[in-house]
Amino acid sequence: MSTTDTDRKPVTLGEEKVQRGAGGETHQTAHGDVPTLTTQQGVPVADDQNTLKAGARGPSLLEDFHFREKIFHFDHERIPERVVHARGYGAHGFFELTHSLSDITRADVLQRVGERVPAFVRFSTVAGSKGSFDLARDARGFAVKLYTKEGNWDLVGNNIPVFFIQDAIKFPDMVHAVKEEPDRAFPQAQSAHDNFWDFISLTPESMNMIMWVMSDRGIPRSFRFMEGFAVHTFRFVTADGKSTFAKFHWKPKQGLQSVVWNEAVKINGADPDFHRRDLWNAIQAGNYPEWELGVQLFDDEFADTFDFDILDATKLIPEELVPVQPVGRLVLDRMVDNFFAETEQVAFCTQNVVPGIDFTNDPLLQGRNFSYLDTQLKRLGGPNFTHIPINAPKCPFHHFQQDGHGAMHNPKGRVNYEPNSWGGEAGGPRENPQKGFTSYPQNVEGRKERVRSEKFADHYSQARQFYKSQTEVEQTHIQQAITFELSKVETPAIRARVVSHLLNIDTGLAQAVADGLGLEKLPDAAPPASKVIDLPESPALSILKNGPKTFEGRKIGVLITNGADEAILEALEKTAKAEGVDLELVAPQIGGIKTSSGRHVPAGQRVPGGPSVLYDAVVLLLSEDGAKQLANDADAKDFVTDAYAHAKFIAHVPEAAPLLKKAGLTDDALDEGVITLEKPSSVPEFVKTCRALRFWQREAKVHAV
Ligand code: HDD
Repeated sequence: MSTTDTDRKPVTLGEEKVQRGAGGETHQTAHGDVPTLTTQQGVPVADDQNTLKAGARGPSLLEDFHFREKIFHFDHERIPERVVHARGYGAHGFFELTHSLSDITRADVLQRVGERVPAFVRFSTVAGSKGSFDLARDARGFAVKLYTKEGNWDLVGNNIPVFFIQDAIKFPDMVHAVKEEPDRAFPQAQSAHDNFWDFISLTPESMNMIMWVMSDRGIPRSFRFMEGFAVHTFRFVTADGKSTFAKFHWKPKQGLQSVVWNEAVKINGADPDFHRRDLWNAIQAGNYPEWELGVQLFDDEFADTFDFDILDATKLIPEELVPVQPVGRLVLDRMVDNFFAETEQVAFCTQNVVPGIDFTNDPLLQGRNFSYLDTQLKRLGGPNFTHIPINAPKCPFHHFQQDGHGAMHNPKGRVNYEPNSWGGEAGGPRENPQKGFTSYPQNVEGRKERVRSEKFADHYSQARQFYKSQTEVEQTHIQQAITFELSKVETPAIRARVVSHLLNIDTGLAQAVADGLGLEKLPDAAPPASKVIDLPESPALSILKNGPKTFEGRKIGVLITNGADEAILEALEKTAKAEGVDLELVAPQIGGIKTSSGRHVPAGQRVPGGPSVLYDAVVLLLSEDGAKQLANDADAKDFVTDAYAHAKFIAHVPEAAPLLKKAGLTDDALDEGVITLEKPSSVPEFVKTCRALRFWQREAKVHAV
């Protein structure tokens, strides 16, 4: 049967005119303001549902240029994913200067208080592929592009201020080791395997970074609740050539927060997009996340007296030694229009600095300056990736570079070289010694040799300082994380070799991991290349010592059933709004429930799809009948037991007793983190209690192993 005009009667769906094809499929047709579909060449398309055929059941014709163009383009949609940091999520915003650094640097963006420049930020995991899950234990990328009036300045950092290796030549080995093993292509997005720990156990310089990734920093609650660091020491340079060393910090206004490991594992199943969804929801709701840019400034004299080399990216400078001075604020207030065009095609390069900012001889940074430009060529298909809008500067730019794949703005007119004698405008742009970028004229001399500075040799002291600076809860998490990871390592010798390094960091840590692994005896400590020193504790290194004073920006999950107490729900809605907290109802049906007063409230999740791992605190707002029903539901029971095991605050109405009982929350299990909501007036107190984020005292009780 052929498709005729009479088969395609327009029908109305809302405002849009749609047609039905022969197969019953609906499709829109252009009318009024709706644009006509065209090919890439701009030819209007009449039928986008059927290929051109010789008869309704005949062969498709090669002549169908619309079909061929469409499939050709589709076949080429994918570009190589980033070799690291493949999975990421970006947003637009602005950077506003709050403290001028005009006496320290000539960088235009750091001169005038109150001035804003556009910014784009991409957060990422490191090891997993583009389609992997968000809650991997991993460092997080924190890459910032500032579109300044004197060019793009990229700060390509992580949420951890130190790195695994000291020299860029080891980067491919480190990345090969952490990614999936090459013969079996697993495990995905996980460091818990032999190759990674084999490499680490043979690379003691990684120990400081290992403490950080095995701490709760490796499993942040959200991009919004993590710090960012540019890691390396950079230079600020003034117009008259004075240089000051600088380390860059991004501090979240929302406070720091992480999840616990068992929660991370479950979030990955319940919502693999947990972090990107969180950022999307926050920005769409107008809760714009904000970070303060801070700098640690120091001079050569400090650099010479500091215990470590300021060129060593495996070391940090404690904030207690060199305070972080506020400089400005970064606010993310707009999601991309298109993920591929912007987030996927954005190209960060550590070499993108502006006049007034310069590099140091950090061998990791020097190597990165080659790697990023090089990788964009492969990833984005040619040298013109700066012509893609997300990568283009937003200030005027003029140069004589031309042609190549995808060239969008070649030089205009006759001149494409300089020097030239055409003069005036016709001669095109000229170099400008006053305004232009000049490198800091550091004296450099030395023998050409493959060596590492003696001052890079201490691999354990800062790892020990990090561990000692954590609260007991956080130290336990590090012990558990390393034990977990090494328990996935199949080769006993690798496990023991890692413990031999831990002995140089903290004997208690080494013993706890050895016990967790069931090592028969402790190995000898790995011989350190340099004496391990006891550094003072640095409270700034702990998340829990720097927790937020507010519950703002967090999410409460309310397990709710028909007949739920209307007054308590109203109090929850009101208090959550006042505190800036998101409330999500989890009900037996997605259609929602009717409260005790008969009000219909839609649900955000159905019980099996809304486990408590998705929330920062939970409320059980059940009617008597509802509690009886949910007491027989495994998902509802898990909702409660998980919230309890993850040390969350749990509020419940007295009617919820049957579910609490089934979840094992009776008598001695009940603690101050399990709160009874007798009446609506108890709700504000509960939400205030949640500002502590977790009831950590419970943790020790729920981990027998
Ligand atoms: Fe890197 C991407 C951060 C060391 C080579 N890196 C990349 C991204 C971040 C970082 C956040 C993602 C950028 C984006 O969102 O597009 N990398 C770091 C930090 C490092 C570091 C904080 C140490 C302090 N990286 C490092 C070294 C090398 C690279 C030593 C190579 C010598 N990194 C790359 C890369 C990537 C990359 C292969 C992959 C995709 C890209 O650059 O654009 O060139």
